[in-house]
Amino acid sequence: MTDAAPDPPRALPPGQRLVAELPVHHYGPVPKHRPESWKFMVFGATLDGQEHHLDTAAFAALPRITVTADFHCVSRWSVLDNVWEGVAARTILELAPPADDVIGIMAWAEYGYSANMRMEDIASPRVVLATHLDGEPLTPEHGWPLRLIVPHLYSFKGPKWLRAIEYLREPRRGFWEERGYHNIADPWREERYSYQE
Ligand SMILES: Nc1nc2c(c(=O)[nH]1)N[C@H]1C(S)=C(S)[C@@H](COP(=O)(O)O)O[C@H]1N2
Ligand SMILES: [Mo]
Repeated sequence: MTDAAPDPPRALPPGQRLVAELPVHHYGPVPKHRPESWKFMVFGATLDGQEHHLDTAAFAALPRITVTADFHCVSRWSVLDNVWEGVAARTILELAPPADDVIGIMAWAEYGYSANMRMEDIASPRVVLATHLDGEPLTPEHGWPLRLIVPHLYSFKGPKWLRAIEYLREPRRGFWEERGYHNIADPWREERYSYQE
């Protein structure tokens, strides 16, 4: 009999190293949340041509999902097995659908932080507009009251303090995508920088 071998380390995307928990990592100050005036908006090229608004109560009434996912920052750290709870992006896409010729979205946060992605990325069933992490409400630093989690892309694609989704007919780059980071940002293909495109 041999002793049981320890579990092999979990595979990380190339060039990533493991950290134990999420550091606080963002550009600019933490915004103040005002639940009375907060609303989530879907705008741009919607199917009905209208802007759609959900206030705090309307958002809280949406069906919820839980997604367990690994988190990969383009600056080379990863956290395993975060448990996110919130509203599936698909629920939002069904409530306020895009026009037929939409090619992607811009996710908008407070203070103008933004991230663009293809329709197929936001429509993935594991994408969540998260309100909770590991069973607790998000802290202000980690994005309360709402952050976008796109588990299959580097985490700069997931704005904290998410306020809106804009449907795009033409390609446009978000905050980091304009500043030298990759337009698609698949960590398993190590798509970190725009010069790789
Ligand atoms: N609004 C906003 N969201 C953001 C960022 C930011 O600068 N502003 N940084 C992104 C990046 S690069 C990372 S790695 C994660 C960090 O999330 P954390 O602070 O919860 O660890 O938030 C993402 N979402
Ligand atoms: Mo990041």
